[in-house]
Amino acid sequence: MCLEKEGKIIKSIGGLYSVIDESKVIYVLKPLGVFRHKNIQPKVGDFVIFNEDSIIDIKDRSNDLYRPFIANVDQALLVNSAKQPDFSFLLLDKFLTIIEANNIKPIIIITKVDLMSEEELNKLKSKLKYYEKFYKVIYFSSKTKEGLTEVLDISRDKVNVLSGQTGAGKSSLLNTINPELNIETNEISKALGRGKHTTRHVELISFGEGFIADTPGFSKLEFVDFQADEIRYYFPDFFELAKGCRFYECTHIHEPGCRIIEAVNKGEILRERYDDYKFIFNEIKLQKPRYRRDEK
Ligand SMILES: Nc1nc2c(ncn2[C@@H]2O[C@H](COP(=O)(O)OP(=O)(O)OP(=O)(O)O)[C@@H](O)[C@H]2O)c(=O)[nH]1
Ligand SMILES: [Mg+2]
Ligand SMILES: [Zn+2]
Repeated sequence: MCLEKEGKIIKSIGGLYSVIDESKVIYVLKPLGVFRHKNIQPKVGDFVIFNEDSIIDIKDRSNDLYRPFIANVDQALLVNSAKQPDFSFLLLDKFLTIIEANNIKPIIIITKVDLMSEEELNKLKSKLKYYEKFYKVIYFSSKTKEGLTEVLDISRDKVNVLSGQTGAGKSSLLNTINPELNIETNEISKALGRGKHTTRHVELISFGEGFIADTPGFSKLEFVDFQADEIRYYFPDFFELAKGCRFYECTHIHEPGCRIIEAVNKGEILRERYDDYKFIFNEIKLQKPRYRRDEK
């Protein structure tokens, strides 16, 4: 009889899965054929039962991301570069929306702060102050190591997933945390020019008692699985104020008596943030219905 063990998938390449057990021994395994028949695909982050040849069971997931393809994460380290590529509030708000929708805690990390003048950085910081009411914001540089202690403190002993645009500096951040990793990074111009990402697969790397997952970045974010009128639930700054809207189902786009629109006009909600909300709302409205979750 084969001995059954418990472990966690940390890597998947070409149908083979690396599973780590509690003594940190790594096994390379195939899943049982039954998963394919049931249309279940094991994922990095999955807790599994395995024997010497195969993954034989997958435990229920506490959360389940599609892009990156990973499950059971505690928090997302959302990496945004201050420059190269230029900082974008729209991109930040798009990522936050997707992470919130997956019920994962986002940590905002602004990388490459060494590339900004003091004046530019102060301007950015003053706008991002608004976000600090709801999220932890860390300023970081893999060149000067500014913010390293804060990144270590927040990510230690948790399962972290790095998320962010291609070239934002995710792999560089990991290399700064642990220089022995020596993960491949690339010049941003080259990465974008090739139309490829430097990091091509998702992998969980042991980090204290936890893990951190490097992931391929995105050049474009799409809301293929979303409905426009659910987006408002992923903006924590809207929650309390929305109770003051005249209509219970207010989408905060055009309704009379909308407390959110009033708050934007009074400066209680950052106008850029609200504009991004409208942008995302309209982008989803314009999506072709065949991509929508309810019609799959
Ligand atoms: N000046 C400066 N450059 C940085 C910093 N972090 C990363 N870079 C540079 O930015 C480029 C892209 O960095 P990567 O770490 O490969 O970016 P990535 O987010 O992993 O990109 P993908 O794997 O394509 O998603 C590299 O040339 C890095 O040297 C930083 O803090 N300061
Ligand atoms: Mg990378
Ligand atoms: Zn409203």
